[in-house]
Amino acid sequence: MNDINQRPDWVPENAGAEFTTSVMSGVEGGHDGLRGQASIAMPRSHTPRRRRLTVDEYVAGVLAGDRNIVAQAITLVESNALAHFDQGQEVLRQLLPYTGRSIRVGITGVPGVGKSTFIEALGLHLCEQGCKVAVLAVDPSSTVTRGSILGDKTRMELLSRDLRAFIRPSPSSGTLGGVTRKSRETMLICEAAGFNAILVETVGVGQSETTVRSMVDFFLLLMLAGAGDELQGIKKGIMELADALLVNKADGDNKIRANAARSDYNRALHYMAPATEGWRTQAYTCSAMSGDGITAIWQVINDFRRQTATSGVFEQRRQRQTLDWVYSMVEEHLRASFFNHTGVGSIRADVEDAVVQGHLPPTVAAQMLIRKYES
Ligand SMILES: Nc1nc2c(ncn2[C@@H]2O[C@H](COP(=O)(O)OP(=O)(O)OP(=O)(O)O)[C@@H](O)[C@H]2O)c(=O)[nH]1
Ligand SMILES: [Mg+2]
Repeated sequence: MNDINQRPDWVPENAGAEFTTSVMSGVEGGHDGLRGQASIAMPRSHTPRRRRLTVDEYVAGVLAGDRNIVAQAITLVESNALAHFDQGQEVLRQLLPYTGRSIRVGITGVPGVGKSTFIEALGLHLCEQGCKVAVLAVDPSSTVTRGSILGDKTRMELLSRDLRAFIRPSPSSGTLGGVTRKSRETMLICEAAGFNAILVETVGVGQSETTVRSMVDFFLLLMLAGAGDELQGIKKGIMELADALLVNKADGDNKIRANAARSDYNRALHYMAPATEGWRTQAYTCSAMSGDGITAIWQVINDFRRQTATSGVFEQRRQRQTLDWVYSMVEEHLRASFFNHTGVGSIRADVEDAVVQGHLPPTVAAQMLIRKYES
């Protein structure tokens, strides 16, 4: 065993010569004056890698609410390895009958508005009420920035210590579609594990709002008072997606301004089409820091749930969301297949050139490309 060099546990990608790339086995008999100590206390063989669970073990563990197995099941469906895909999908298929029994709430707003603080306050409130809370983040930029959730976990310190809560960072993946699929599947696993309040935080501005809207029942937009809509980078389009606007940081000197902002937003909302049929989107205030207004907004969410469940809108939206999900994956696949097609690739540059030079009408160009693709 002594002459076998082993790989170290971790080596950075593209590590140069400055990093160790092999590890010598320990010296038998002790080299530090403690005769034979090392060879007695330490197991000589490599610690075996964690055995991969079977589909049945994943399913049983998730249904039993075993946090470790829930985390492992999520890792399985998040895996980009082809070998994990079939197993992950089989686990999901078996869990599917146990999913859906939750309220899914999306929380968005500009960076710094207080999303994480709000989720911590709401999450703790719900835990006290006997709910099981799962917090997920959707961050299309997570491959670039990495570790943004690291900050979030420390920001949600109390909640992350509560055993009734489960916090899962955004999956990192190259494409928004990839992140979306993984987040949706993570949500299903959490539901099967008995989490009945799913809070989804959007991270990063711009891309993720519509994505999160497409996977939740209730969409909550956090706002700041007095910052001005342009300053907040909130587009009217995003306000139109919201089931409630919540002016955060309504505390201290800011309280009066927050109340004024709420009235302004309510006036603006009056002229907008509601995001959910039969539901009136309104503005509220809260302080995620002090906890003021947290119970009230949860009441609003419950009213929404009751009302839309009675009218059937709740279920209809979920069904539509699931079908939209299917077709967005189909579209994504077709798009990738088209742009990776070698035949298409061989004529694309010429066709594009002819279009921009004005020699070829766009419709004819599209036809040529599609014919090439289908040939
Ligand atoms: N006064 C006051 N400060 C708050 C309140 N909520 C959050 N903050 C503070 O605002 C800052 C940003 O809060 P976060 O919860 O991290 O905001 P976020 O929207 O999650 O930010 P990103 O994740 O970076 O997009 C922190 O310093 C919070 O302490 C509040 O209700 N009142
Ligand atoms: Mg945050």
